[in-house]
Amino acid sequence: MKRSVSILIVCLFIALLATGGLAAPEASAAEAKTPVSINGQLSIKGTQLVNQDGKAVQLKGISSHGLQWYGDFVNKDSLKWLRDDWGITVFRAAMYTADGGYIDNPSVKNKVKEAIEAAKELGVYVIIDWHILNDGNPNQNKEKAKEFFEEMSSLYGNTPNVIYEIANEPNGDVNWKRDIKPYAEEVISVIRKHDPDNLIIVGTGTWSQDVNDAADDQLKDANVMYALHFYAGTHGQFLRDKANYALSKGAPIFVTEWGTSDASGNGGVFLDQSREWLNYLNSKNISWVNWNLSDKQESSSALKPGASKTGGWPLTDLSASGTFVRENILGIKDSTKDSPETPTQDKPTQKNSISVQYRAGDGSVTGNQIRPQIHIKNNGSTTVDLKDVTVRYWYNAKNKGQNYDCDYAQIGCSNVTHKFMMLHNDDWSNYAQNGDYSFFQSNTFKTTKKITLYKHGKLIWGTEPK
Ligand code: IDC
Repeated sequence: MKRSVSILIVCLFIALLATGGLAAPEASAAEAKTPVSINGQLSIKGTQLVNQDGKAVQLKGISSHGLQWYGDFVNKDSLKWLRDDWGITVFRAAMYTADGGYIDNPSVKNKVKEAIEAAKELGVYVIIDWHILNDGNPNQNKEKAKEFFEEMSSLYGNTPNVIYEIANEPNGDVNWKRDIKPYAEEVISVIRKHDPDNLIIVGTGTWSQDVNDAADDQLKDANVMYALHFYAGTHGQFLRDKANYALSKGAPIFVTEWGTSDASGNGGVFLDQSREWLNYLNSKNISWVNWNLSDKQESSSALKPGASKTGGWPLTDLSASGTFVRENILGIKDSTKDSPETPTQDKPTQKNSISVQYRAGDGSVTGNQIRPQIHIKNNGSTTVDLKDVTVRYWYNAKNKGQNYDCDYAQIGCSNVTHKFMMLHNDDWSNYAQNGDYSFFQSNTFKTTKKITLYKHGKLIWGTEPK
């Protein structure tokens, strides 16, 4: 392949995506703004969730699986990863009440506390979910619920991070007016003794689908929202119609649980239907939390079986659901819709190697600029001094006038140097990225061997063009 030009970016910098043993420039990142430092105390204005400045916010995040089963995935490291790599602004700690949960094993609440403490440190919002399910009538364990929320609100009532979800999914022979609303009034009054203002989300009948019933007979509290739950393979337009009805009656909605699967938590995944739902939620600015963060062998789980319990997940450890959800939280076009020329991901072969991940900052095939975005990733445990490392992006160019700009580097553009290496001349009038050796269409970072890495000038990753 003739006609190659390469940029040499001499990397003084520590990997853009610092992992492994790299001395990551954490200090500035840690002081950077977090979802909670930006938005502070949440409240409701009309049907809209708003931040401390009265501006609309739409939280997006993921729920744990049942803490009694998959609590190991809930810790500061995994939440930090979810915040930084997935962009979550909210995490939900799903504390089952039955099925080996809180009622039989009250110590599971320590996991909830761990999640709250982590969320406080990381500046993300956290939903304390009293996860009734087989115990479909919330009144069944009402006294325990009051006790639990008494404790939680006295501990965390001053923390703007906290959101209470007081009954995951009422179901069976339960009725809003007769059962759920009176339960909610009692529990809310307990919480409000200690916490005057944090959000309280109330589940609705039929597994939190009957937001219309709640809308017809709303609670008095100013910062209450109603839970709407859906599973893309099971619930469609009829449920969005209920949501529209509730909104039209002035009832604020929070989707504290939804899945890409069917209602069993398995089947599918149903990504087209999920897209339709997320478009709808975005159009209404409705906050959402996906089910679920675990590696259970079922399609609604975000992680593949055996994935790490403490974050650091390479994209190859995400399930189809996890991949889709991450991309939709980050707001990047989902990779299931990428063009067919996208190569399958090349896995780093050696353990102690550094590798390259790439995404196309400008996916348009022709234009007067190209915008490769590159992560250099240390897969090993040995520190690599990035001033010794060079990355080379191979592309076609006219024989004149290449300009270089650095938009962003985690360690600062001033620590990045560059050099153009003209290997062959050509006289093309425009960039045609689809002919470029290093280019492929992707809005997410993918490992690639067609961007090469050098240490002290010696090739250590990738394959140069012939
Ligand atoms: C499912 C889990 C599954 C578990 C089951 C019973 O995905 O592994 O065996 O619960 O505990 C809900 C519930 C949520 C369900 C989920 C999928 O809130 O707990 O999780 N779902 O069935 N409501 C509708 C669907």
